[in-house]
Amino acid sequence: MKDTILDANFPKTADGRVYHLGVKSGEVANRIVTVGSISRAKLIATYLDASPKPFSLYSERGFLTITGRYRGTPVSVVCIGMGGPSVDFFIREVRECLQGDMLVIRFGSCGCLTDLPVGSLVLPKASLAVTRNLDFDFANGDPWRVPYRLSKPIPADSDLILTLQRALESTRPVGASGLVVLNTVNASTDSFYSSQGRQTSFQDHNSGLIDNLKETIQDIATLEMETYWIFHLAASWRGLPSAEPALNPPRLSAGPVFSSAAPSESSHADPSRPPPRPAKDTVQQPTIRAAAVQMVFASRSSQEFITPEHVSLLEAWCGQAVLDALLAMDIPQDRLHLQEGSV
Ligand code: R1P
Ligand code: URA
Repeated sequence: MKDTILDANFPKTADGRVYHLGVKSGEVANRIVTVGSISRAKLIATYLDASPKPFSLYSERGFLTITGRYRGTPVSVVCIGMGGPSVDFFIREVRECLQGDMLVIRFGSCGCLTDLPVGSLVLPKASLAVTRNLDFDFANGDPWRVPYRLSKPIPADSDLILTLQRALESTRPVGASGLVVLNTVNASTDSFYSSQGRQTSFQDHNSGLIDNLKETIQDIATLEMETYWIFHLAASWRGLPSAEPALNPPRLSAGPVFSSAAPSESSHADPSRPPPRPAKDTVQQPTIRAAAVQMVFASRSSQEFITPEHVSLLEAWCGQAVLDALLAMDIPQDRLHLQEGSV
């Protein structure tokens, strides 16, 4: 770290760069595809317009952000590595650099619990978290506790899924017969090994985990490590602080995105209370909308693992489809962060 950091609560440099991704306002677009590997990010970036030259920043902490235009529209590709904590840095820090709506498609790999063949593309309708219960006594066994916890599922953005499905079908390469699968549930885990039910030399108490997941979660199909955390943060974002000015002219909306359950102020008039703030639901708050496309790399039923050649084909296909889907999603002008600076 070479720059002075100004604020311990949300650390940023004097010129507004966030601490881990290293980007600042104007360097990230409202439409984002996030991946886990640098090579996948670079491949997707080859589809961006050559001019203006895409902006690229590889942060000291290993996050890569590439922002350019796809058919004239600003788009970012962000490589975050693996796991929930990386998602947390990504969503919070990018959100801090953006105004308006944030559309996120995660494009990653997964393991599959059903009989879908490797190379299938799964667009989960929802995702839950499977986490290791650290209070369980893993060394000695523990009759009182469960070794793994399952969260409630959180839905994906249904418009984004359908747009993604259409984009995948319309960019399908000639001869590619891979399945595009909807209406399944994903589980994001906190380990590639223990909480995905893999048997290793550690005492993980996970031999019944996959059967348990299949029994308790209807439509469960895929296991990976990030999707849930994206959906969870998208659903729990509370919008821009009320003090922050709206982008361009504020727009009245037909309905709130985050409904306010506040009681009517007029019936509780009390001079000792501060004047009511403008109702949050008269101006539509920006949103975070998210979906995922997951390439089945590992079949956990047949034990088959995908070949590198098959991965290349899928990445080229999906890389273009995710960009097409992001472009096809409408973001009203007043909810777009105008691109500045180097982008
Ligand atoms: C594990 O090999 C990694 O692959 C999957 C998992 O979620 C985990 O991050 O995703 P990526 O292909 O995006 O890396
Ligand atoms: N990614 C995962 O997280 N699990 C798999 O089995 C394959 C890819």
